[in-house]
Amino acid sequence: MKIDTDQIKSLNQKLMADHQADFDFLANRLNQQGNDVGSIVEKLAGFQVAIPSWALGAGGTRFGRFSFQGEPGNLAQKIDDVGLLQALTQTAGAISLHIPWDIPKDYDGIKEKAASLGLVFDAMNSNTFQDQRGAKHSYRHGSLSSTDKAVREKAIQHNVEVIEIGKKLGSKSLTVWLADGSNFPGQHNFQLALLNTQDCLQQIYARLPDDWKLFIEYKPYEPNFYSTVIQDWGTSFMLANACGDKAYTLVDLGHHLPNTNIEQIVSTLMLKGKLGGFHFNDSKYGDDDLTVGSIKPYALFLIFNALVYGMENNPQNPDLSWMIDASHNIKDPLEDLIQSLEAIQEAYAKALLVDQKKLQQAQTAHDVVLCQELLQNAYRTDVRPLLQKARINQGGAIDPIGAYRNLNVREQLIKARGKNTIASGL
Ligand code: PSV
Ligand code: MN
Ligand code: MN
Repeated sequence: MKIDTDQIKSLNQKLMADHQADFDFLANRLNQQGNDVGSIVEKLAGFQVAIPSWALGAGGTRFGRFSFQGEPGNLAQKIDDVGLLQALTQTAGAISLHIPWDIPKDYDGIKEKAASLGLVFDAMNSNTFQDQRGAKHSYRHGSLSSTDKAVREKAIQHNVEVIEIGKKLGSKSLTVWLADGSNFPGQHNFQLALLNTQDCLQQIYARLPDDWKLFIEYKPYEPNFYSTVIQDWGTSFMLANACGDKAYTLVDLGHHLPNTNIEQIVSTLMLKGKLGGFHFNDSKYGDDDLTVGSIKPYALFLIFNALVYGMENNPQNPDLSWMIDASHNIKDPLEDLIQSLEAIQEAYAKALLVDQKKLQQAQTAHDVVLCQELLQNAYRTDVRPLLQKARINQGGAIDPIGAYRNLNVREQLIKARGKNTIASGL
């Protein structure tokens, strides 16, 4: 199924008068306050977030998985789903693949399909946390950190294959997330595990094309519960430095211990020019992979404030690779992703409203109250008409969830794909 622009236009027509009134009111206010609304809307329109191929079906937990009907069963269908998100939101212009779950059979066909839907291929993700059927060597005791050289070699080779697949698709980056770690004290020699990992990452890095980036993701625990080899941003940063200029740290919002100040991590990494990738989600307890902005929207805004500051003041840091890394157990995955995209844009728009000059003056004057006022005034602004404007300008829907339901997208997917579907690779 495909959504065409006329369908969206006709749905927008019914909402246009209300939108225009809301937008005019807000734009007047913001312009009077010294904001450049036109440029904010343009920035929102240019902010594209990759959708991971694994988020298009129901994820499930270790206790069970309740399949969502009409899920995509192959790579082409996953691309179709991202195309639907892009048509409605104009914010999801990329897809991120996980290998071996998403190995294309017909490269030209896959590339053509993505291009026809306005999508590019974002970071490629390798998988050394599962054994594939018939594998000669097992990742049971780790991959790049393994004490077994044959296992390490196999994991390196897998990453090189992922790069090769990505090259054929036009991707420009590889994300490495390792499940490696230990469950019990004494199980690992921490130093050896880290050295092995560093050595293997350097070997993978050596195979990276010149115009590619390597993203090294960290995570404090899970699936291992005593230690994780790349447990935090410091370890990732150190490994990225050991690899070279094209290697960066990747921050996943769910990969921190409770109460970690993520905005400060973001600031430090951007100052050092080493923040490369970003995974959005939200959490209450751990790596919950919930809808972005559903639990801690103010924290998300503060993180965006640090990101916007970095994007404006740190030319040493490259453009970031943005991705949603969430999982859906209860909601329709596509509706959940639309909500996440909206929350990301909302936090970004609010951060763009922060008067950085005044904030700096207040900081210098030690006017703590004013610092807070400046942040919270921006946070409390209802910026949704700006998001709507950015979408309308690009042919997207004023109300993407409303349009999705109005067009009976899920019903049509179920008709085409069936009820008992399981998204491949999950
Ligand atoms: C691990 O929790 C993670 O967030 C990494 O980004 C993986 O690539 C992704 O999940 C899917 O396996
Ligand atoms: Mn992630
Ligand atoms: Mn995760």
